[in-house]
Amino acid sequence: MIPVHQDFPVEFAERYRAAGYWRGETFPAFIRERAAAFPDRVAVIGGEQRWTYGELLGRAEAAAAGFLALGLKPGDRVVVQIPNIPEFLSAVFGLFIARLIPVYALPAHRLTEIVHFARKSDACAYVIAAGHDGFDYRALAREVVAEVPDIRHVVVIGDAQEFTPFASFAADPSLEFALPSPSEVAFLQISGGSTGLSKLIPRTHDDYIYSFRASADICGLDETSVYLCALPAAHNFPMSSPGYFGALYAGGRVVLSPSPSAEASFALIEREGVTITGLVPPLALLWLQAAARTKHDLSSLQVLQVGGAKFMPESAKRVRPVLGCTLQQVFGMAEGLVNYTRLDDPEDVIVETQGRPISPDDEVLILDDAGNPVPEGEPGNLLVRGPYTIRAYHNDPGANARSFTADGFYRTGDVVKRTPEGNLVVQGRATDHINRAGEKISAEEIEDHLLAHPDVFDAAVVSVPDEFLGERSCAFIIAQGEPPKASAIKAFMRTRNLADFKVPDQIVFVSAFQTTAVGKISRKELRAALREKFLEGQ
Ligand code: J2J
Repeated sequence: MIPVHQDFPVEFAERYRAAGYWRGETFPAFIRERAAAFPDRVAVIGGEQRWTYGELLGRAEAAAAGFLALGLKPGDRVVVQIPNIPEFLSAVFGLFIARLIPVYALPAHRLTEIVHFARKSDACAYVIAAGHDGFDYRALAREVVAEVPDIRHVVVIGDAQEFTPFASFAADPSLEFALPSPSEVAFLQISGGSTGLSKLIPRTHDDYIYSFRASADICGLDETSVYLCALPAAHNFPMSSPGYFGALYAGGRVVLSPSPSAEASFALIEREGVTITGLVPPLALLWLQAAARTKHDLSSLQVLQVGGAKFMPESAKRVRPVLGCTLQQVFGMAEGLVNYTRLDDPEDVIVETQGRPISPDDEVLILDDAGNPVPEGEPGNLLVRGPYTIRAYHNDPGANARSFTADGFYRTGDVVKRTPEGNLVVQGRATDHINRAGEKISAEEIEDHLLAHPDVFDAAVVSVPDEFLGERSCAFIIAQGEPPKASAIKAFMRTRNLADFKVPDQIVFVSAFQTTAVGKISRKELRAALREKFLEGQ
């Protein structure tokens, strides 16, 4: 089994420790400390359940004992695919306590993605909820196990059928859990997958806890804070910016919403006195629309965070007047760097920029394509190195060679400019992915699937502006012979066992792709030309 590392060079690690960013904290130690400090305070609310910090720890320790009793060994990887229910937290804290490494999958992921995560991480177990949103994850688990026999255990929250019930995990007082080292990898997060399949992002206890501790500070969290997790809990934004981990770190309360819809969330905001939540821009627009006619009292909400994709200033302006709370723009990435507008920034900074980094030691470079710094204020490629940004993906030498410089900077693929006050404004990106309502879709990955269709001769997938989604995916296809119906291509894509958000939103048949005089252009140029052509035609 390939071991999981995230190796910061010694001199950097020493600097980050000396600066007090890395404090030697670990997930198990942190949750035990909170449970000891305020055992009876409510920590997690979801569905009909309300767990105190004491209960959360008790359940996590039972989960840890259960995982170890299955024969899993510290360092083993476990794919976790759980919707927004309290057991998400007891399962992942249980894995941390047992020194097992969660690999976070989104509820929308299907066989293709889960098999990829399982193989890439060498996982030996898979934890799911029986069902969610009308989908049966046990049926998916059967297919996963058939394809990846190394998955020896499937653990199910709810009716487990032939698998292991999560509810059967019981505490074992004789077990002594060894604490992980703070520099050990705590989990594998998944990348937005800007080229090809998603990559796995190894985050250590030290670096990740620093990122949400400092985020909790920037976002003003304390023990009176109530964080609503409306986005999928497996996503890095609600997890850590400052997210539910930040809220628990601050001794606050976490409310899990099964859906990010305004209806479901507004009811929870009123009932639980939610003070802060985070959304992607299309959801923020829906909330703004719904807020005008809601009967729910939203006055407890102090901060609405918006991130994951660009929030347009015209929409950003409406947050304070309509919702009566402060907007915080968040420009982050699962690989590390997170920028925030600060709560006390002037309104124009909050509306027009994506904020500035968490850490004084986030080294941000804005470079032209030749690798030279652009003049201050000009747009350029964003590169970053710092105390919570990874130095390498897990088990992916090809991606590492492309995505990191020799001196350890991560090439974000984003094009940004910096204002004189030091705030970043996202201008676009250098890579060909589609940012569909915050879900990143790799053009290459989708093209590969389209090419598997017998009637497709060639395909190029591009992002086009969409009023509601921000961007939608458009596949340009050269048919092999008579073009099939667009609906047939979509139906075919649905048989590819992919997350539904990857099915192209729009399909355009063309007779040929434009080529240059020499007859050859890169996929990147081709996609750019097609995007232009599409926009001209609008
Ligand atoms: C424009 N583009 C943005 C923004 C992310 C906090 C918030 C978001 C993420 C996230 C995250 C953007 N404006 N405000 O992990 O902790 C695009 C950029 C970026 C990519 C990362 C967090 N906020 N983006 O979205 O790993 O292109 O993380 O590089 O999913 O989303 O995507 P992801």
